[in-house]
Amino acid sequence: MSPCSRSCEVATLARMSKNDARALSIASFAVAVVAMFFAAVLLITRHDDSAATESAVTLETVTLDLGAMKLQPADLMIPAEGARLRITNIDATAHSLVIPDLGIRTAEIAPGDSLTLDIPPTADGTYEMYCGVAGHKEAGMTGTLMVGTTANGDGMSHGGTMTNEEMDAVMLEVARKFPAQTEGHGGDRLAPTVLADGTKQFDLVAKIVQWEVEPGRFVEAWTYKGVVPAPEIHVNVGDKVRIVLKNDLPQSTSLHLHGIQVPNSMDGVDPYTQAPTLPGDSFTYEFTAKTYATGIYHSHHNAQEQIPNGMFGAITIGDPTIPEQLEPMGYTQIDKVVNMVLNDSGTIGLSLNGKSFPATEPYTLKVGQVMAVNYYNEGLMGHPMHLHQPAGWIIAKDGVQMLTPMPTDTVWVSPGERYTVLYKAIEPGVWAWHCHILTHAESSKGMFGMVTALIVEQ
Ligand SMILES: [Cu+2]
Repeated sequence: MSPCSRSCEVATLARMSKNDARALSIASFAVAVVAMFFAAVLLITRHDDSAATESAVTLETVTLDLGAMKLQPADLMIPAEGARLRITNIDATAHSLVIPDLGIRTAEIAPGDSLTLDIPPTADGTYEMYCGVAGHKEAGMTGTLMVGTTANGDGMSHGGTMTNEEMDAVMLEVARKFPAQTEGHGGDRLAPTVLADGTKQFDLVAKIVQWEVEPGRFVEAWTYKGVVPAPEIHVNVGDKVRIVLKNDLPQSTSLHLHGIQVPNSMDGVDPYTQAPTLPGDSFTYEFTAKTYATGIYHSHHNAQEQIPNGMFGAITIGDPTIPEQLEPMGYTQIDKVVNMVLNDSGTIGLSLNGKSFPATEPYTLKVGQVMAVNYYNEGLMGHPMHLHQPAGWIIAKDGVQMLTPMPTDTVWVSPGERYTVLYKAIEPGVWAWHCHILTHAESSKGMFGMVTALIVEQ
């Protein structure tokens, strides 16, 4: 029942890639996912071409979407000769674009509207850009404009001018890196110290570390014990639990046990249920685990910054069980439990368990095996999580067993929600597993962000 470690998963994939047939299925996975997004990318490219022909000046056209508290793409590349920037607001509220070092500040753009502006020849370098509407920059609506050779660092041409062959090559290159090795692995179960009276004690230190979200991209992560997600705290119903939080952050903090039944004084909501835990101080949370739960522990202090930056981890009480309604369908035992924590903001950004594709972790099952997935959304947006074949069954919502399981191949997980889904492996192969908001999973430069795979072996 214990989840396979990352090293065993990677070893499994490495073993598979030595096998020609398996390598073929990995390639077909890449091709399938490329195809999945290709139509949309073509549409964008055509749109740009038509806009460019309206002008006598042959500036490359690049597109930037203003989404829900994010710039898409967050990293925009243009040549030093300048570019025509087409900005579209795809969100439901007004946004604008500011590039302070270039003196660019657009008017507010209404939902659904577009605006085109020409960026003049600009010195090579990276330039900050963000939404100018009050509060939106702080909410994560920021990005980087990369100009000139900085934009060409990988030797590839820009998204707006790539040929079809170039685009396919870039997509294949990214897909082949999966699963890419990065430093650090979050979410592993934390062994408790068992005290004389049987209490299970978990010691957490909140601290800032450099975290490798994807190969070579290190960010300042706010963590518990230096990993994202924080280690899983797992106990059984009836256990007495003690969590000792030491604060080594430059800010005060407090720890909320989301979805766990605790006394009010242990709810971690400063300044109501406790004083904020100051830098250098500690706070001890104590409770008895009363019921089965799929909870998450996270900061409840300056939370819109501390949580997206990494301060979240699963806390589970007991183990999921198979509802009797699913037994006739061959669901007899749960072979693997996977916690998948979604995030989209802060320094970590679009990620599954603190990593962005191609550094996300693949999972393996044998045909006939059943995997229980606990989805947690610790981001600021909803994410429809889609596992290609087979359809799963939602058996619990927010840690409470459903009276009747509900089938799903795409489950919308809102911020703060948890869903427990059983998936049974039917067909061998490498099956894509991703957020179905496509801008969270794919760009013209290939897959990124909230993408991983389920590898089903014969
Ligand atoms: Cu998403």
